[in-house]
Amino acid sequence: DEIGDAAKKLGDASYSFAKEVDWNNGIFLQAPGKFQPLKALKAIDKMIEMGAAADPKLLKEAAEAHHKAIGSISGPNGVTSRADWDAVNAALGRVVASVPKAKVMAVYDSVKDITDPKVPAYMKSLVNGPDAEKAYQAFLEFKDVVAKNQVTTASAPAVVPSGDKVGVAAKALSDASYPFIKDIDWLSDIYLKPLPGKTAPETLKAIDKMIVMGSKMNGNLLKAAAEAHHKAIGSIDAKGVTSAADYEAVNAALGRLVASVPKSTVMDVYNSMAKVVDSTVTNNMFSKVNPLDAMAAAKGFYTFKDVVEASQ
Ligand code: DGD
Ligand code: CLA
Ligand code: PID
Ligand code: PID
Ligand code: PID
Ligand code: PID
Ligand code: PID
Repeated sequence: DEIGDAAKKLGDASYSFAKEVDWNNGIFLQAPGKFQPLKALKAIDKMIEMGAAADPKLLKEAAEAHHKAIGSISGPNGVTSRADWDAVNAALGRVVASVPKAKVMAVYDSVKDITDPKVPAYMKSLVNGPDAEKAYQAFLEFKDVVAKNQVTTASAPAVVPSGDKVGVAAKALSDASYPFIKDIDWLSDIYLKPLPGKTAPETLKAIDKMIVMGSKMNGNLLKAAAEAHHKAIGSIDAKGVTSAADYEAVNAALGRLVASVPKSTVMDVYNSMAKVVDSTVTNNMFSKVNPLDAMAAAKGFYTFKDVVEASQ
């Protein structure tokens, strides 16, 4: 297709730049300017809306392309192969073309809003400047091809199940865990801190398992889960906590999503995460909340998972 061909040209002009970026740099975990959690949440919300509007099949293919690209990483900078670089660009170009332009621009504008204007020049200073300029020029040509192939209306909204066993169990889970949710400091910057003692390549292994799980999920249920998060963001209070009803809808949506993939795929995520998250992290989280609330939530979760497993 046209976007695939354009991605080859983009690769010709941008792969030298890709090789110069230090993809393992811890700087990418930092907020790109002043830490403003509520504004950042707004930007994430725009990404969620864009994801919910995208063609699920193209999202799945983009996840598969990222998984493949992680498999061909080489060298200290963590760069993927030229072929996989092109494949990821093509897949993302197709995702962008599957949503109306306004959804893409809403992401751009909201991210701009939390980004210090000095950031682009600083990022450029870390690589060979002319290579960055060449890559940007090629991106501008690529985007014209994407725009030419872009839809003008979003894909249909998800069909949300109701009265199912997971939905019923989500009510019990949510009742048991909402007090715990209210104890958590959602506006803290601690969630941006690197995992103690873990390198980027180690953490990437766990991310890869999540990508694989995402690529196997039911596309309609993934879209429904994204829509539930968007709605939940719309009802947060000043401390970032969503309403009880929207919290329940998120749990129901995520339970159904987990049930749509094989158990081993879920356990691969858990086991790889357990390798990078040690008990200092979980104990620290626990120390900041009411212990009884956390234990009640945990009990609710371990009961809920049996219902999910039964419909898996
Ligand atoms: C936890 C898990 C939450 C940890 C929170 C930190 C996660 C950080 C993730 C960092 C993400 C980095 C990438 C993000 C993206 C970056 C973008 C650039 O507190 C365990 C051990 C292993 C814990 C770590 C693994 C958690 C993995 C969860 C998958 C999440 C994936 C999502 C990641 C983020 C991305 C989201 C999109 O399981 O867990 C606490 C448990 O720790 C405590 O141990 C458990 C035992 O495993 C269990 O066997 C049992 O003993 C239990 O239960 C205690 O404790 C007992 C009873 O048996 C129960 O019935 C009940 O009564 C209970 O007690 C009541 O207390
Ligand atoms: Mg979510 C999970 C935040 C958008 C899909 N997400 C998580 C949690 C964290 C979070 C609270 C990971 C850390 C953790 O396990 O803590 N997400 C979060 C924010 C946003 C967001 C702030 C922003 C909008 N997510 C989002 C979107 C999607 C997802 C758009 C796609 C639709 N997210 C998604 C999945 C999963 C998460 C599939 C998880 O599996 C993971 C998670 O919650 O794993 C348990 C602990 C969790 C909490 C504090 C909240 C849940 C409370 C449960 C139900 C009860 C508590 C149990 C116990 C005390 C602790 C967990 C024990 C553990 C062994 C499971
Ligand atoms: C400017 C000035 C003009 C010239 C110009 C110009 C530039 C405009 C630009 C630009 C626009 C622009 C847009 C970009 C957008 C990037 C969007 C990224 C979206 C990320 C998402 C992430 C996610 C997910 C995902 C799916 C999940 C939800 C999420 C589901 C259902 C200024 C040059 C025209 C770069 C969507 C993918 C996993 C949140 O206009 O004179 O330069 O760049 O998890 O959804 O699972
Ligand atoms: C524009 C203007 C509107 C019209 C419009 C428009 C277009 C927007 C577009 C577009 C946005 C867009 C985004 C694209 C992004 C491509 C990103 C590619 C990333 C590839 C990576 C590969 C890799 C890896 C990997 C992980 C490794 C690092 C690597 C570590 C730690 C402008 C059309 C709406 C195409 C990251 C995955 C293995 C490098 O908005 O008027 O057209 O395209 O190896 O990580 O090692
Ligand atoms: C233990 C001991 C026994 C008792 C026990 C026990 C506990 C086991 C546990 C547990 C397992 C477990 C699993 C959990 C899994 C969480 C998985 C989260 C996945 C997140 C994903 C994120 C993403 C996306 C997304 C879609 C995108 C891709 C991504 C596309 C196409 C120890 C109790 C049985 C918690 C997939 C969603 C946006 C990456 O066994 O005695 O306690 O928890 O962006 O894909 O867009
Ligand atoms: C298990 C064992 C296997 C069988 C199995 C199994 C099950 C795994 C499961 C499962 C995993 C799982 C995960 C669930 C996670 C739910 C997470 C809910 C999060 C809700 C949030 C709501 C909110 C917001 C929001 C953003 C705001 C904060 C809030 C800010 C900054 C165990 C079946 C495979 C259900 C985060 C979105 C508005 C609070 O593996 O043997 O069954 O379920 O307002 O952010 O303000
Ligand atoms: C213990 C012992 C067992 C019993 C047990 C137990 C307790 C475990 C616990 C606990 C685990 C736990 C985990 C918690 C996790 C919370 C995760 C929150 C994530 C929030 C995010 C927010 C954000 C943003 C956002 C984007 C911004 C950055 C942020 C930028 C660029 C010990 C009870 C099981 C509480 C990600 C979205 C706005 C950070 O296990 O016997 O008690 O709690 O602002 O992006 O700015």
